[in-house]
Amino acid sequence: MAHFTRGFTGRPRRGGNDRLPPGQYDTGESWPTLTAELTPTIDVDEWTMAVDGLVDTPTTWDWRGIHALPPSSYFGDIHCVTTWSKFDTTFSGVSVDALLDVAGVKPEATHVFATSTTGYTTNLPLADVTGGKAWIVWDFDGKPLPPEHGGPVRLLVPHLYFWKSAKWITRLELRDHDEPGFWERNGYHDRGDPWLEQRYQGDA
Ligand SMILES: Nc1nc2c(c(=O)[nH]1)N[C@H]1C(S)=C(S)[C@@H](COP(=O)(O)O)O[C@H]1N2
Ligand SMILES: [Mo]
Repeated sequence: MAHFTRGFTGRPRRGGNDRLPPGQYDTGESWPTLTAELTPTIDVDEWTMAVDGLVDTPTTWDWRGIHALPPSSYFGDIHCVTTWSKFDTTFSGVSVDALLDVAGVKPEATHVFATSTTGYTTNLPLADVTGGKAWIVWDFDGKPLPPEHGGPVRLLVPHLYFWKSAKWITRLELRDHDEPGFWERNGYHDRGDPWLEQRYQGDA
């Protein structure tokens, strides 16, 4: 009688290890909320987002202004350091590249520092938010991003652990040095690549 052991037959299924970074599980349809602070109420008529620091033209967008930029979407997976991954998410907004094109990044800039209206911060190498790898998003699955998930607008850097995707982002500062943000000061890894399992300070 034929006997097959799960995991040794055929190609990996959706959710197989080829898709799940080490130590992660598939959270399925659910989308856990992880917030260190209270969820703020933000009126889109008062919402603004600034790109400043080491740029030629420090620029602030309002709700209408940011919607006038070329639209850009992400379709794919997200990975939280608390070990859940969520497959096949669709987020829409604009690419960070579009904002940086307007502001004009000075050659000495090497990092960005993202700040939320709540005071939450996170740091990223410039290379991790350029080249079509990061977005400023306001839609999830075609609907306005819910406040608990960062609405009206959050940063999305899906190739890194999700703590880098600052909810309620209001400012992206270009810098010539690295400085740890909120979770990075509290023991999390400086970069946070899920495929390298860079969860905590001291991980490779
Ligand atoms: N402003 C803010 N952004 C944040 C956080 C936070 O606490 N505050 N948590 C981070 C972490 S640890 C994760 S996993 C994701 C969670 O996003 P979600 O609540 O939409 O799942 O947001 C990230 N961005
Ligand atoms: Mo997280």
